[in-house]
Amino acid sequence: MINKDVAAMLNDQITHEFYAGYLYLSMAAQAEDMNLPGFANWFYVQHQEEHTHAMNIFKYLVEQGVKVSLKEIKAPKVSWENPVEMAKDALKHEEMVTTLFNKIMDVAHSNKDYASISFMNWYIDEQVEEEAGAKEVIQKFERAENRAALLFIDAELAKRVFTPVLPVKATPVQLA
Ligand code: OFO
Repeated sequence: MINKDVAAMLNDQITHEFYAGYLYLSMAAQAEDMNLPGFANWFYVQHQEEHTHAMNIFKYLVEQGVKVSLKEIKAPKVSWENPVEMAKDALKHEEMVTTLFNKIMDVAHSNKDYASISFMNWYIDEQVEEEAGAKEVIQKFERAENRAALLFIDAELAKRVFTPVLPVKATPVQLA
């Protein structure tokens, strides 16, 4: 049986994950506006991943007999000066999400909610990857000294594809 405080925090985490997807979609829009379609692609993939992160928590709560109650998703920032600023904001956001999961883990541990601990282990590992991915993009763009270098990086980022790693079927692409 899930601990009720853990359930409430995971319920809120669904909104944080959807917000992350919304923020990345906003970053994709900015990247498109900068004529960096590869960078936009990187954010579209992030957006799809966040949807699966949210839905996986949603389904876990349903499985635990919890009534999910969705909260308001705030409007994301819509404008960035350059790719480095955007990638730095992505990293900042991921660090915040890591902190949120650590807090839920703390509560799960103090309440001996082993099922939720096991469920959240995936997210703890995923956050390491999320932060590393954002750092890598920051470094790439920081090294770009001219438009040609920028376009080279953009072409690399265009290769990223969404690969579902969670057993959530309803990705935005499948819903479209
Ligand atoms: Fe859900 O991992 Fe990013 O925020």
